[in-house]
Amino acid sequence: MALKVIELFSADTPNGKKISIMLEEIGYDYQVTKVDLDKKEQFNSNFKKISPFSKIPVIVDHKNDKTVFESGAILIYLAEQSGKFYDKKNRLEINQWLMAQMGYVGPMLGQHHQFHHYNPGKSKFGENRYFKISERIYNELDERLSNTKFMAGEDYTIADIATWPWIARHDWHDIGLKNYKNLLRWYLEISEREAVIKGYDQFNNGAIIPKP
Ligand SMILES: N[C@@H](CCC(=O)N[C@@H](CS)C(=O)NCC(=O)O)C(=O)O
Repeated sequence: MALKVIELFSADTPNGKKISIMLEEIGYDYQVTKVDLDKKEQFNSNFKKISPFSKIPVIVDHKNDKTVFESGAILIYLAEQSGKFYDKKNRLEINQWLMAQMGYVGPMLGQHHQFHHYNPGKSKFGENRYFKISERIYNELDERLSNTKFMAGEDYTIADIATWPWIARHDWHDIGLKNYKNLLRWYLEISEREAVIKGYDQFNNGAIIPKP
């Protein structure tokens, strides 16, 4: 089988879904290669060559002979290539919300998943700490979205594509997305995009976006 233009190395996680959603949004020809994290495939020496921290996602762009790791860098790369969702005039704003997702929203919600969803009862301190931080993030995003339609302003951008898959794990968070009117409005609007529905199901196994 001929290789598709873009090969995405991914797993069933929010960081992986950011990229399948972006690839759907820009209409690129791509294929997904699963890296089984439970089987520790991320540590295979061949994968380490393209992912120095042994993490998904990574893309290989066969047309331009490039590999890119780190989901934020991949989103920027694809946005620059396609000329979509990263308007030059609004780049300062987009960069701020994208970096906030990369450095704060994702890592903190990720810790909340570890303590609250995967390992409840192991550390009361960890559970409380990341529950409170996650609640704070919901409040902060809700406040932002009370002033703007999307994360970086009036247009849907890579800052939304980076953030949305994390909120799509709301059913693990137990914070109550329904109580955050603006975040809920944003979540539902993006959930209806055809590319998001397709990209969410990156392994074509019938994955459905969780309803609030
Ligand atoms: N900052 C990285 C984080 C990537 C990341 O944490 N990937 C996780 C899955 S969501 C992973 O590959 N974990 C496997 C490991 O760390 O061994 C990005 O956004 O690409």
